[in-house]
Amino acid sequence: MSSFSFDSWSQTQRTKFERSLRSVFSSHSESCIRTAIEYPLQTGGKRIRPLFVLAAAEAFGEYNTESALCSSLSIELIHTYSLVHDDLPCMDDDDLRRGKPTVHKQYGEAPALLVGDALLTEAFAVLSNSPHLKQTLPIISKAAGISGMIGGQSIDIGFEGAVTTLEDLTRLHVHKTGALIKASCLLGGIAAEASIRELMLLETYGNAVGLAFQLADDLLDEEEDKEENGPPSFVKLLGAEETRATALRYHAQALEICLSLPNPQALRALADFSVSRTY
Ligand code: GRG
Repeated sequence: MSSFSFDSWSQTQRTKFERSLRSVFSSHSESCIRTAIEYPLQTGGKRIRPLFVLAAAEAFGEYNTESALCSSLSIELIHTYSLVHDDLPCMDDDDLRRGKPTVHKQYGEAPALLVGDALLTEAFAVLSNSPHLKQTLPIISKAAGISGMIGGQSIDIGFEGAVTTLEDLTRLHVHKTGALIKASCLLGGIAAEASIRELMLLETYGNAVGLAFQLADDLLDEEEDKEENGPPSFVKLLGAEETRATALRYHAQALEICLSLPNPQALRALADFSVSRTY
């Protein structure tokens, strides 16, 4: 029987990660923009993407910790930028994020735009220190760009046409949410110098768990999304019961992949967390 504790593993990883994240902007001199940039980094996200990087790296035993750190910092900076820009009045126009005022509510719209830009730019500066830069750079660029998160957001704002079918909605979330989660898993594999076959397993795991994570998110946001002009959601399209069943099918796919990896306990626990989470 395995004695793996997800709570203790994730707590340890998060504590180390927070320390590194705090140091990213510490070399910049004090300024209003530095304070505003640090604000969304310090309002308590789950850090699920860095945890995916580390779990995927650990799935192979030994890994290059510098590579995993650069990748996990870079991906969290990109995730944070996407939240800051997503909250802006021209996008979702949200006042609160993680129970606290959004960046534009706290500092104004123009500074919030710059905060997002700075986070995205810094993500690539941090990544430039990766010992695996040649492999990680294209993965992160693709996941954040038009074949990934930006493409998904473009569908989400209706720029690519109305989202009416399950196929449309799945495509939206494969790009908007799934791309960064899948990339996180691949980056962990790169840190462990996984083979092409192993990276393909991580890609399949990442795709499945990314969708499971989003389906769970839609279930958590069921009430909020109900409004007539609320965002398209799986719950609206499928109903809560079928949404839950679909999340569990993706979860099962992710667990199946874990059977082919040498040390998958953290990846397995993250798949479980993705569907059972309450926040
Ligand atoms: C505006 C460039 C741009 C992109 C926006 C990813 C995205 C595209 C917007 C974020 C808003 C959102 C609800 C995305 C769906 C993915 C998702 C569930 C994000 C929240 O991620 P968590 O739960 O957030 O990991 P925390 O707060 O834990 O960091």
